[in-house]
Amino acid sequence: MIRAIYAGSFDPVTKGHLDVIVRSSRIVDELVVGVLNNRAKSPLFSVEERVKMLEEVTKEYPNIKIRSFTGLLVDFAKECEAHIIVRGLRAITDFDYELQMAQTNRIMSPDLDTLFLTTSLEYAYLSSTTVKEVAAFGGDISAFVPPYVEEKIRSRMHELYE
Ligand code: COD
Repeated sequence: MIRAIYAGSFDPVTKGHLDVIVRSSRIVDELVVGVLNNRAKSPLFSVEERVKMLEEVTKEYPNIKIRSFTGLLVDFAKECEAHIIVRGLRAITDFDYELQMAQTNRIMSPDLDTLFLTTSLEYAYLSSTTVKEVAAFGGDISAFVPPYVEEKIRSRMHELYE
């Protein structure tokens, strides 16, 4: 059984994330999507909300599991018995950070490899931060996030700003 981890903040999950999730789920037997519960940050959505959104948008794929985690990614990978970390690469600007992370993780856990998928062109510009900014100013985010997530963002923005 080949199991991989795809980890991130997913605050919120975008169509760019979903594209990497679905494509990598076709390469491995099981993909565990790990939602980082980072208490130092103040996210727009709680970790439970982010997990729920990911469960909704991946529910048609039986080999995708959603879990939250705290602490180091290498420890989470060990706990899940996964030997592959999947990461998405958007542009050259992602590369330095991703390389540093992959190498650091490999030193901490030598049997853990990082697999990079290049983003699909239509999502190359997309980030959770951009989506939140557009939504905060009332812009149309339907091209960036699945309809279920769009609805959650709209109602959160409504609670915050109206
Ligand atoms: N198209 C394709 N891929 C995308 C897109 C897009 N439009 N947007 C984002 N991605 C990719 C990112 O490149 C990344 O691979 C993944 O999706 C998740 O992105 P984010 O932004 O939600 O999450 P990150 O990059 O902030 O997540 C970082 C981790 C949670 C993986 C990292 O902080 C971590 O491992 N933390 C645990 C502590 C740890 O182990 N630290 C040491 C690391 S060296």
